[in-house]
Amino acid sequence: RVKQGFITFDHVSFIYPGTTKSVLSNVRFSVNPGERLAVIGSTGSGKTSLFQLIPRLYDATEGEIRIDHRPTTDYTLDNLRRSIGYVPQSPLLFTGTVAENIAWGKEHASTKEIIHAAKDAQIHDAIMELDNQYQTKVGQKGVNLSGGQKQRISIARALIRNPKILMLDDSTSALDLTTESKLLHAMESYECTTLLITQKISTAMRADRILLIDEGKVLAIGTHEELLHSSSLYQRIVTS
Ligand code: M5T
Ligand code: MG
Repeated sequence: RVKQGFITFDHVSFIYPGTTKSVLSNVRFSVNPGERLAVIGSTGSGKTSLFQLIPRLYDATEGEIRIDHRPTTDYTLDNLRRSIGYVPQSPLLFTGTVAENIAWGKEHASTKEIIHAAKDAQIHDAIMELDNQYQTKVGQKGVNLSGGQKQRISIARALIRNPKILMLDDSTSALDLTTESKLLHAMESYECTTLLITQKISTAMRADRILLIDEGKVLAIGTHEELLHSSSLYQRIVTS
């Protein structure tokens, strides 16, 4: 079977509806099937906005985004979103059990699949320490989970669907380096194209390539070594 998850941004510009500020300008790049791309850039540079266009939470104002050579607007929203595992910057859990929160969006998830995804997301051990383990209620009426625990439940929710494209928006920011490292390693067994926004250069360096955006524009894309040579901003970020 041919690997899937080829993503193309073709001269994409974006302005949020009802505003005038250009958040993304003429963005173009491609991500290969199965590739892991880190997205870096200062706060407000447009990283989250770029992510939101892929599952069509918003539509590009100009240009086109293609997945496997088909414009995202050609897919039904249902099919498009089914193929994408998107972990937002501020993950939302609903009132329900931990197991229900992980299984959300996947029909007929078995206990085995839920535990498998939780283990890969490095959250299984913490769940086992809760009073009712996978049956513990979370959300408004349940236990309070830490930001990092919520992030990992949200990652498990994305992994269980075995998506073609996995998108993590700063999802490892609250994790210690060892846990993050285990998570990134576990993710390698999923044959998906991975886009990961990160503030940490050490995390970005583990990706196949790095996309550097600044004020809504692609400044550079390439390997760590390539960017060290081609981008003065990247040099500054690395040495700061
Ligand atoms: C880029 C504006 C934001 C900023 C620009 C998500 C969102 C952003 N914006 C909106 O007007 N509405 C929205 O719903 O867009 O913001 P971003 O894409 O969130 O930037 P980032 O992800 O690179 O920043 P950060 O802080 O997460 O690293 O002008 O006001
Ligand atoms: Mg963001």
